[in-house]
Amino acid sequence: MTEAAPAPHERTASRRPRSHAAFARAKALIPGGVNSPARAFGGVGGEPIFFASAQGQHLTDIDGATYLDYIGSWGPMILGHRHPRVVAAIEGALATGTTYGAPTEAESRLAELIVAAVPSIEKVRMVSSGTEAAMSAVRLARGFTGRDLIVKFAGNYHGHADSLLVSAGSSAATLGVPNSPGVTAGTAKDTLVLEYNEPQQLADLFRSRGDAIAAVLMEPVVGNMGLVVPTAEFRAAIRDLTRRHGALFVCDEVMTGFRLALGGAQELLGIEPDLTTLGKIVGGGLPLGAYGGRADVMDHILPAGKVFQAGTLSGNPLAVAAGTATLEELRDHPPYAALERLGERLEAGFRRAAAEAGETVWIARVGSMMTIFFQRGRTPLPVTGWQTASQSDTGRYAEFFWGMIDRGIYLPCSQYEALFFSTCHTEADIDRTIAAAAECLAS
Ligand code: KE4
Repeated sequence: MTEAAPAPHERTASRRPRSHAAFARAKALIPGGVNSPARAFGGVGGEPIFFASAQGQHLTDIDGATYLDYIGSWGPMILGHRHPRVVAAIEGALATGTTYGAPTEAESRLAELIVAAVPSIEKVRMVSSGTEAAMSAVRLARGFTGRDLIVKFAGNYHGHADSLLVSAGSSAATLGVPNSPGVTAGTAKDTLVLEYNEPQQLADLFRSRGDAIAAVLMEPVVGNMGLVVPTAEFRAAIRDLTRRHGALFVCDEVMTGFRLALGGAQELLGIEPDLTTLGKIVGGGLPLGAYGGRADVMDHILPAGKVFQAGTLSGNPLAVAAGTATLEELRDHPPYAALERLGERLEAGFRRAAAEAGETVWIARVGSMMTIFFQRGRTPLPVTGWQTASQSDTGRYAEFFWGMIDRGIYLPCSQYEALFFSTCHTEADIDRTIAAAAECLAS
């Protein structure tokens, strides 16, 4: 009689005793044992794995096991872990201090790199996270337009500022409802939530309330419901409607910025937003976010203008050094064609493996971001927004995730996240990943 496969939590306890013990200790001190829920393995069951070190495309856990890393810290590590140019830059900055709370020329150097890479950004303000970038961009849009309403899309995540922790309401007017305790109804009512890739919904909303809308926020390629690409019609509708009604178009490139092209998704897809938010790669693995765009809008930010935004560690020398080295490396040795070739290889391999196993999947990929959506039907359902993404077979994804973990492949611990790979990943790594996927799907 074959032994039943251990449940994920048993798997962790028996196969990763140090992680199991570390998790028990952490839970006594830190809510849920983690400093961000995305790491808690809630979407795949079992216990999170604790890590000891990382190098290039590899992670090593505290039980000594090594994995091929397809999370890359949720996006920042496009150059792989501990890239020599980034490590040297951080060490160099460390030699002259960590934070002054006063301006440095290094911040202007990073700002010049961002402005040169993203044509829609004429001026930029640095902060310490993508959340801060999005929160500040929303406040700026409201301050610039004098309007209250913002529009976001289901399945798009813009960090955890109150006005962005809002889900689609049941009401026809798509009034937002809080998606977290602690977010007040008063806050949520000013956020309207529509379905991604539904231009008519947006047009209808602007027709009825366009003069009260301050901004429309979108992920220009979504990573946070799994990967979803906007149609040209949807992109054009956002740009046209915001321009016609005097609202701002805010592109959240925290995940896609410098990832899909040096100029981000907006370069790849020809999007011209009024404001852009950045994070992850722009900090080279240290805490740094940024928001920028039209100078006539950005000059409303204090002290140039009256919209308040501040931060003790904004633009700190260490994070700026890491971000600068990363962007210079991406500028000097653009990896995007090579990443596209690796992505084509991975996608084709996953398609073959799923077909051979008779698995119904929808695979979406742009460059080095990809999601394999597991589905219950017999024919693949195109995933175009949250209504279709949320029909995924998350239980099947969880099985796949743990099967890949057992084969030393660390995928995102949720069906609703994109995987990322780096310039350190090789064709051999991709082929090993495909072989592991074929084994998992066949079993
Ligand atoms: P941070 O505050 O986590 O730096 O950025 C928030 C954010 C804003 N916009 C987009 C498009 C994002 O993807 C994010 C953060 N992404 C998640 C992963 N999907 C970060 C992981 C986490 O929260 O631990």
